[in-house]
Amino acid sequence: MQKLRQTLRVRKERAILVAAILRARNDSDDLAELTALAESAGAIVVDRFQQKIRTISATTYIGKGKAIFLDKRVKRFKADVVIFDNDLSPRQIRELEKIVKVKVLDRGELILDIFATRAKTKQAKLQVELAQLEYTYPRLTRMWLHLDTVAGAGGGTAAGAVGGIGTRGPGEQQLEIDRRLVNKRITQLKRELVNIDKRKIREIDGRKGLFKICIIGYTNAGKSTLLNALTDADVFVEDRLFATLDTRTRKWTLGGGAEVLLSDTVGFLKNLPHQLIASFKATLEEAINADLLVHIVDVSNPDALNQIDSVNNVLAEIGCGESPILLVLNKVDIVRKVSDLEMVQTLLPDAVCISAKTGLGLEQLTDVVSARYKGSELLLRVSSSQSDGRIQSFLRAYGRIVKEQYLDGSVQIDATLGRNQLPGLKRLHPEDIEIIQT
Ligand SMILES: Nc1nc2c(ncn2[C@@H]2O[C@H](COP(=O)(O)OP(=O)(O)OP(=O)(O)O)[C@@H](O)[C@H]2O)c(=O)[nH]1
Ligand SMILES: [Mg+2]
Repeated sequence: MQKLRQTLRVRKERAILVAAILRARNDSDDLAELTALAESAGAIVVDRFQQKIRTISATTYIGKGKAIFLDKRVKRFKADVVIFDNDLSPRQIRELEKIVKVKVLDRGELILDIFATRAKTKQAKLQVELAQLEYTYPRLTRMWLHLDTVAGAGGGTAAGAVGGIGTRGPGEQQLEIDRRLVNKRITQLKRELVNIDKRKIREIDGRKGLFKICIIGYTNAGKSTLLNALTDADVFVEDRLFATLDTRTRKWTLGGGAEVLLSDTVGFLKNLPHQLIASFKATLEEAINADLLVHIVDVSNPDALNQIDSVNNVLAEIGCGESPILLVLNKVDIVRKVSDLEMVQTLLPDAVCISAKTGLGLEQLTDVVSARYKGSELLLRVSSSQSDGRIQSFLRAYGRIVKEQYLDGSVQIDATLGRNQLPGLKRLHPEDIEIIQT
């Protein structure tokens, strides 16, 4: 019955979802997210419930009595797997599996399983494998002892015998490989990822001088939809969690000749396994190096405010806590209660409201980004030789010409220009630049 933890996958498996909530805390997590995650991994959710607990049991998390109750539900719904919204220790998993006699997974393992199925590029695959080895492997090895005891369990359904969520990366042989081999593989993966990382940094360095914007946000917020709407990118969009695992970068023309780079990247989630964030550092390099982060929020989700907090936590963890951010409230077209949207807007008055799907508000978003890109407006007096038309063209493209005066061979122009455009103007070597007003 080594299969129990050998295959932590849940694809097509009958799953029971449990969220254990400490009675003292009034946590209103309604299992919606765990359901979406389980379904994204391919599980069939047959039952779900919240379990209030007074304290966390070191052995079974929810306590023995409640574990026995859970076992009854497992039998009644013919479940193959129980998935907890909480982080369980290897010991808690072991003890729970002894009682319910089917596979027990925690939230981190479920997320890793989804990542494993989504990884397409070499880099994403390596990153997921590393995270899985580091997160799941210690749990698997410690399973050795009790696996025999629960032999025969889960055999009631076909899916149980085939396997399901959790080890889609490192694979079935995992239990057989020696720990030393695993450590060797971890070292090798880290080395390969460092090399990819170096290449990424070189790639990003190569784009120096261009203004870089990265769209970040909770998974399913609409990041890829926005990238597609603003550029002619053809990025995969789907109503499932973690549709994107890689970073894609496209040119975005803001108007007035201004071109910036816009990137879409992997979605964030609350309580992401730490190992996963660590191994996705290279993918998140675009975000780390961006001049502006566009934080997109699915404002139609009742949990939007908490999701904003979770994203901010991940940003702090990857070292972007202080980066310039523009908050964008997406999916305004499907907000159920106008009063909810108004409440969020009152709390976040600087946020721009859009619908990436219908195109609503995209012009305003472009204007706001444009303003950020240009920097605060300056009024300048620039002198140049009349024969050099480049300065006039530049000011016409990036600013606004207010007055032009021709004096023997020379032209004096009064114009407005964004502060960030000043270096570009200086590169054209005008005879003189005077800032009249800031
Ligand atoms: N109604 C509505 N749906 C939207 C809007 N923006 C995105 N969606 C839908 O939301 C779902 C997720 O969109 P994606 O663009 O894939 O989201 P993402 O943030 O890239 O998601 P991940 O890559 O999975 O993290 C898709 O079904 C989109 O069609 C919007 O403004 N309005
Ligand atoms: Mg996406």
